[in-house]
Parts: sequence; C-alpha cells; structure tokens
Amino acid sequence: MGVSSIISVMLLLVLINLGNNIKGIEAFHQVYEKLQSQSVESVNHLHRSAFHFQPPKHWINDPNGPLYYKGFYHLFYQYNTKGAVWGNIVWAHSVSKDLVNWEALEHAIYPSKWFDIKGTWSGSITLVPGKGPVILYTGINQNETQIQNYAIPEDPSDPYLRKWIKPDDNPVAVPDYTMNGSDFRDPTTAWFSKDGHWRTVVGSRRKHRGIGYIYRSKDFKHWVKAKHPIHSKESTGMWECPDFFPVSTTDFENGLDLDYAGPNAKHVLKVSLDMTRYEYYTLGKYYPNKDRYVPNGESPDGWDGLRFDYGNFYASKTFFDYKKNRRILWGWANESDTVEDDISKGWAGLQVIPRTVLLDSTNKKQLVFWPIEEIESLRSSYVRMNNKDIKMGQRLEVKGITPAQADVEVTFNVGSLEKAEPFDPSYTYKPLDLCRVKGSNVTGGVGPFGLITLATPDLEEYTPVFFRVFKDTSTNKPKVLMCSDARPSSLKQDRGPLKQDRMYKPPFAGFVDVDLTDGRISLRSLIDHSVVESFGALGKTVITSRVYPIKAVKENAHLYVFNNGTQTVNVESLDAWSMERPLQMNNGAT
Ligand code: DQQ
Repeated sequence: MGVSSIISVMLLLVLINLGNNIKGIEAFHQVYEKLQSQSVESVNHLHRSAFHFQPPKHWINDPNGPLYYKGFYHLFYQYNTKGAVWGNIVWAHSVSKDLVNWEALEHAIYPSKWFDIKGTWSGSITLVPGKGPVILYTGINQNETQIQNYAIPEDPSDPYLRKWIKPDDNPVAVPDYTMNGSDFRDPTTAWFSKDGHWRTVVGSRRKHRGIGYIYRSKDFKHWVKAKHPIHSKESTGMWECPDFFPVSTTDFENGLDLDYAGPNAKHVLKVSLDMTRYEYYTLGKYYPNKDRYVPNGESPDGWDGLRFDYGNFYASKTFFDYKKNRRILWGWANESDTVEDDISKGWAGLQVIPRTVLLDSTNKKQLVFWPIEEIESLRSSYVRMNNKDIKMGQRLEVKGITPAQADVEVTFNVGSLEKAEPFDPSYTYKPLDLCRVKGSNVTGGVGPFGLITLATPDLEEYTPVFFRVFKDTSTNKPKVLMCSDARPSSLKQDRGPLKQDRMYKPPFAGFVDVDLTDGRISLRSLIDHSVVESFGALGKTVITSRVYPIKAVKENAHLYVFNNGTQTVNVESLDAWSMERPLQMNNGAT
C-alpha cells in the first residue's frame, strides 16, 4: 500500500471514529417540527421506569435548578407540554421531601414575554440572601437570539415556590458583537465572592472553541461580562450546561457550597458537548481575582476527558443540599429507542437517580458518585450470596427478587492477576473501542465478569455490565475496563434505515482507576425496566444505559452473575433487593 493509500485509510478511520463519537449518545433533542405537538393518546408502560423521576407523559430533558428550600427539594426540568419529542419547552416543576416521592406543581416558567417568547431553556437557581431563590435561565427572543433572564418567586415565604415572576427589566445579559447569539446559554448557579460580586458562567462557543463566559453582578440584576472567559478549549464546540463547583480535598463525606473559598479544595468544571453529546470534566484551580479557572492537567481537557457518567447521560447539574451538607448530581438519560416508538409510548426521557459527588479519596484525581441514600428506602425483598466461586463460563442466577426493578451490589475478588491480558499503553484504544471488540462473551484471562441484567434465560436478550482486567505492560499494574453493553439488549427490529428509525444499542465503557491489591472490585446496578445505572468500584466509573428488551421484561426478566475469563472469580458478597415504586411520582402533572 502506498503512503497516500495509508493516509486515506487512516483518514477514513478517523472519520469513522469521529462519526461514531459525534453520534455519541444520541441524547440531543432533535427538532422534529411536525411531531413536536403530536398529542399523546395513551401511555405505554412496558418500558417505563418505576422509581426514576418521570412525569406521567411527554418529553423531558435537562434537569434545571435544583434547590433545597424550606424543607423541600425542588426539581425543575425541560418539558414538552404537548408531546413526546423535543419542543414547546417549559420549566416544569416538582417538589419532594425525600428525593424519592415527587409532587408535580404548575409550570414555573414558560414563554410569555418578549425576552423568552420563543423558548425558556435551561438555567439554574441561586439562593440570594435577602431575596430568596432567583432563577437564571436562557430565553429565546423573537429573533431567535439566546439571552439570559432572571425570575423570582412571587412569594419567597412559600416553601413550594409555586408562582414565578419574570420582571420587565429582563434580560440581564445579551450576546455582544463578539459573541454568537445562537450559542449563548445555560447560566450556572451563581456564587458570591469576597469582593462583593456574584458570578455566573454561561456556555458558548467561538467557531470550534468551547467557551464559558463569566459574568459579575453586585445586585443580581446588572451583570457585566468579565474581560476573559473563565475557561475555553479549542475543538470542543458549544459548551452546554456548564457546571462549576468546589470539592474538598480533605473531607470525603461532605460537599461544599459554591462560595467556599477556604483551603483544601479543588474546583470542577463540567461541560456538556453539543458536538459529541457527551460531557466531560476537569479538576483544577479557580483564581477568583483573575476570574480564571485552570485545569490541573492530570486528565485530558477535551473529548477524552473524565466523565461523570460514561453512558447515556447529559445536561447534568449539581446542587448543594443544605439539609445534609452534600453535593448532589442530577442528569438526563434520553431514550435510545426509535422516535416513532417514543411517540407511540407517549413519553421520552428520565432523570437518573440523584448521586452524591465527592473527590475520590484514594487518588484525589477524579470524582466519585453514589446513589443518594434515600433511594434505599425503596428496597424490599432481599437476597444475599456469599463466597461463591464462579468458574470460566459459569452463570449464576440471582433469584428471589424482581430483576426488572432491582438494586444489586456485588463485590468480586479476582484473586491473582497472573492471567490478565497484557495492555500495551501505546495502544490508542479508547475504552469504548475495547469494549466493542472484547464483549461479554469474548473469553479473557481475568474477566469479563460481572452482572447480566434484563436477560432471558437463553440469553436471547441481555444487558451485561462487566469488568475486564488487563495488565499494563509498562507498569505491570492492572488496567480495568468497565462496560455496559446494550448491543444484545433487544431483539426488536429497526423500523428503517434512518437514524430516527433505528434503536441505538451501543456498548458504553470507561476505565476504572483501581489497583486491585486486595483483588477486590465492586459493582452496583440500579435496574429499572429500560434503564440500567451501574457504579464500578464504589462510583469511580459510572455508566447509564437505556435498553428496550421485548422478551426480558417485567417478570420475564432475569439477573445473573457471570464469568467468562479463564481465571475463577469469587463473589465475596452479593446483596440484591427488589425495588418498590415511590408512593408518589408526579401524579397528575400536566
Ligand atoms: N437543552 C436546553 C438548552 C441546553 C440543551 C434546551 C442541553 O438550554 O443547551 O432544551 O440539552
């Protein structure tokens, strides 16, 4: 092959890879103008989640706000009032005392004024002393320009915060001549600094450079753009839903509020990339005097960066929970079914189970995420397995619970790493490519081993979540891959060749930073009919997947632990629970 053919092949591979990446999680709310107001006749419950946050029908996307206020957790979210695809977006509003049961309230914000007549898009809430909660959100004006507005509660003493006013002195920030009016959105929760200013970050881009503009205000009404963005990065495209917050480097139990300015903290900047439909974050240092954030360079600042979740998860947002001193993450998991099926089932999208966010105490180089403890109140029937060896090719069924609606925690011990396959660090393999090639049935040395969720007994349909342990040939240390593979999840046929007519069944994957010195690695999966949220090594690597089996549904779904590696793996402990439905999940919402 000549040099030019080699270059063409390489280019083709890059393009294919780029195509795959851009396809990403297909999370984006595509605009289907004809479909967005198609009313929902009835709701199909086959794949509806039981204990995840969902309204009774219609489309949802980004979590907005969240806030703890006067005894209630408030969740706002982007919601189509008229149908099951993206469109007609309002800020829907629900409240909860426990983050498990939710009461739907009237919509908080909807297009009604010149400064948001064409859209009320994502934003945040800040608790402003003396004023109460203030919403910052993106409004779309008549010219389709994205501008930033504020809204205040009609009655801040109402713990439900039912009614919101959008004052006439809006907008508070408009794009200037250097900025792109169609890419200027999603203001973050603001933080107060010692210099007497509030600050917020608004996502944007200049050509292919993703940008976070920082704005300052003394009174929360007049906002001035700082001279430089807080941070920007070439080739990352539009930054949607930025999130910026501190984490403690010494306290691994509590979260920090945004205005924390003491020692022993790092900052996190997360952005949601419109180009790839994935998110990534960096850890770094915030210089308040310069209005700058500088990533610490320990992880990539770009497409290959660390992720809150390596699966179907987007537009996420954290908030500080004053009740329990923790930082909580919400994120949206879109459908990956066909558009026609979304419409016929009458709903699309859910919010993942809220997760606490902390710096990883073991390496201090990444975050760890864990489902909020409140979700455990839904656990009912319980089974346990102890000290069971699983030999190569073995699969043990977890019986006695409802596998389609379950919480399962398992600790594996892999014993020796002698048989682990070599991992050449010079491979440019991305975890996703590795998982695509080394699926759950491809025999390895140590692994693949893990859980088989939403399965038929003959494995016609199944969603495996598993680890595969390699040995880094340069350091001799383990390199652990975690996969959640939707490829075998459903027998359902595509409706046609177009993207919208195909179910998206990707393998999702990430590496897990563990040294396995004691041989142990844990896996927890929350399984809820069409969503599987998995937490590797106590939340170091998290993967959410959406799947639509047609046989492995409800009481016909099964759950197994398995091992397809030559090395026997020990299940030190496995605890599994059926999960109940919350008593109240947005009943009666419109
Ligand atoms: N969704 C909102 C936008 C945001 C995007 C519109 C992210 O504000 O950028 O529904 O999913």
